[in-house]
Amino acid sequence: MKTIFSGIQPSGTPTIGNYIGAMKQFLALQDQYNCYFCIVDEHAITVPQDRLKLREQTLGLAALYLAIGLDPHRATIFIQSEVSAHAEAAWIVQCNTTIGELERMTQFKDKSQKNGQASVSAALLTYPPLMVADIILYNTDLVPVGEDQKQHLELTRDFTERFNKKYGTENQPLLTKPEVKISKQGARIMSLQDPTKKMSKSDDNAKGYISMLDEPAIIRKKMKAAVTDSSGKIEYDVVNKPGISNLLTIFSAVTDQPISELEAKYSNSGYGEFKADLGEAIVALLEPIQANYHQLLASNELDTLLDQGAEKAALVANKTLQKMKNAVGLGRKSRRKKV
Ligand code: ATP
Ligand code: LTN
Repeated sequence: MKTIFSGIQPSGTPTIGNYIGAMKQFLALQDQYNCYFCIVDEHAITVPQDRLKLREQTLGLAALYLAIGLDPHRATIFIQSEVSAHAEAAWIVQCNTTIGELERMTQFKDKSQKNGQASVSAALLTYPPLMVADIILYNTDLVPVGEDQKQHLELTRDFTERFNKKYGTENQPLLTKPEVKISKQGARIMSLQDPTKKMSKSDDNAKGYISMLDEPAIIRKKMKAAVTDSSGKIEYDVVNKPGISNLLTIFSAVTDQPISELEAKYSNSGYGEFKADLGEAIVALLEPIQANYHQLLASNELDTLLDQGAEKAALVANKTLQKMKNAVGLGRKSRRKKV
């Protein structure tokens, strides 16, 4: 069985963008792969976080992973900071990555601009090596993510190639070179208020996103207020009608109906009716997830599952970390059984 790794930051409550771009793929893939789904809290602290809120969001994200239907007996679900190999491997990755490579990352450019250059943490720049570490520790073959992570995956692939060339042998590569998996549709859900901007859970304007925990009344309200255009026609045209095209993409992903079918169905309808139906479709998707979520948080099942997840993950991660340490010459030669 091939291996999948992916992570989401507990930097807020996931949006339907996170669901469509990432989580929905996780669900579809969990039967065919050996999966690791991580709550990447070490990534979240690259920008300022309130400590109590971060803890709450970390547990909340774990509950959401389970609430959407990820099965902890098939997939390993765990919190990044509870497996120390991630931070350790990230250091080795940083030592084999250039500043130039990191300064080219568009997410760094965007976030450092948003937060003001002077107050940006050094970790915002060195964050991709931590992501590389996350991925390589599990000998990952495939990484399901949204479009915005493509560049980080390229960096990961370049890194594995460079590391293997430098420290491995041709017939025994040390690290697995992963492939990126981006869904054909829905890989970049846009803000409901500004369809030229990615929907993001840390957007200051809550009207721009639908959070997976928004109440039905809020979902209906946000949908009603979503930006469209003045033509009044429901057709998919990203260049000229980014607002309605984004809503069509969301509708299609949420109901599993092709966009062409939706265009035909609503060819004689106005935006009001379309947006109301889309609001209901999102409510229908999220209501059962929210019920599961609240039930999970009220039980103590979550803690046990996360303990087990971290333990399982550490077994694999520590083996790869040891290989990396041996490769670069850190510590004494491992006296453990050869890995
Ligand atoms: P933040 O706003 O804190 O930067 P984010 O909302 O961008 O967070 P991440 O935790 O960085 O979310 O991303 C988790 C996963 O969701 C990644 O695979 C990412 O590519 C995907 N994703 C994030 N936003 C979108 C979006 N608007 N459309 C599709 N996929 C998305
Ligand atoms: N950097 C990603 C989150 C992330 C991730 C990962 C995704 C951290 N580690 C490993 C896939 C695999 C983001 O900001 N969305």
